Amino acid sequence: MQVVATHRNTDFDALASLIAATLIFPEAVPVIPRSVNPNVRAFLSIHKDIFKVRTPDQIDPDRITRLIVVDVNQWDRLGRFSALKHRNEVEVFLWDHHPDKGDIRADQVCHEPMGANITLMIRELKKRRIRLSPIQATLFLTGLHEDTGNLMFPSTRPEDARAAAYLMEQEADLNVLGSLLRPAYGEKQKNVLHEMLQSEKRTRIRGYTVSFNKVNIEGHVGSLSVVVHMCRDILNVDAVFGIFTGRKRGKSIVIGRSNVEGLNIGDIMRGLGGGGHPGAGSAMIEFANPDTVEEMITRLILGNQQASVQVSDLMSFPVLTVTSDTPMEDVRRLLREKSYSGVPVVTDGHLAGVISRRDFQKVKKNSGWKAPVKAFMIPQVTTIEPGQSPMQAARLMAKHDIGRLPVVQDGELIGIVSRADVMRYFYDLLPEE
Ligand SMILES: [Mn+2]
Repeated sequence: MQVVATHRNTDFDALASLIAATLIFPEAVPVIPRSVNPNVRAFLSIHKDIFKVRTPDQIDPDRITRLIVVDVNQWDRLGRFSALKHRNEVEVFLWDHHPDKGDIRADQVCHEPMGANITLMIRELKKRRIRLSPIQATLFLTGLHEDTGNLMFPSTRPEDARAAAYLMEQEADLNVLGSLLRPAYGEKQKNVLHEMLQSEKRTRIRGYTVSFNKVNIEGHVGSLSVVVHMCRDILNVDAVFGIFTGRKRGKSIVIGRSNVEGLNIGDIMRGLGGGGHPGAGSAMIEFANPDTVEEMITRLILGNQQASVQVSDLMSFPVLTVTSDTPMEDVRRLLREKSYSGVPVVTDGHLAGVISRRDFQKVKKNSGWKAPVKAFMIPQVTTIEPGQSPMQAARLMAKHDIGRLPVVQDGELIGIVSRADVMRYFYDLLPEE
């Protein structure tokens, strides 16, 4: 007997891969674990007759001769089938797209980093010229979009996009796909979101805008992570922490979402005994005082400083400056010599303003060139702190339409960061082909 198996908390990419495997190996029986994501569960209940998946208890493990594993490479995530680990006579085939190396040693392996696992399976389906029904194409495209964040996660590969195009040619239904991927969001979630917005406390930590939202919840409310995610989108802050108490006596659940690479939610949640990714995570903690939880998170963020690239890593220093008494003619000569478009103005080591070529138009009379720069400089300067992130620098530049930001620490000018520095940083981050 051939069996296709996948990971617990089965998502659409896993289900799509499971079904695709049965097209490649028509003899194989698709088996889903007991724990399945809620939207996948809803999908399966409607499509019961079309996709005949079985549960592990319907399978006699002793009869399995070949195990086809999809969308996972670790035995302990396979649920009941992890017991086959030591059955050497069972042939194992593996299809996985996770970049890490797992512990499943297979007889046939297709293991390649890819945005979605279904992309690897589609490669094989195309090679074998297997036609897809619109329903199959829709399920596969749903899995592909879920795992690639609509082709926008950085893990997405060109082949994912080509596979998506192929599935659209096979008449995948985008309306159905949209409804399948819509998060579970009802009246209860709406109330929690409302309370989160009302109880919001916003602070700045290490230059990031962080929002703490403490809500007391009576009874069970599902999909809290969806609510926290929406909350972050609405508040448009760098990170949101939902601190939910009263769910269980003496316990708090903390859910975090971050939009900036400098605030690694996974690291913070691990500090609280939980876990997650850089952008999303959660933790369950023993005591229920939400203020203490906030304090702990704040301390973890402060202790997390060195983890990421900061403005201080990109800035240039020492900075060419002029003092506020420098005559305009000297400033003009300096900018021409260096071919700079502007320069910070400093008084007693403190940033006093900035002078740019475009301010030269304000010099009407020839005698104006003898006047000190402080008469023509722009005294309000947008600055950035060394601990802020490249993304924050980029946002400030876009917001104020400026090409460089003085880097200021405790009122003192310590460097300057330009648009080119920031762009170089972002583009260097892109993977090389
Ligand atoms: Mn996957």
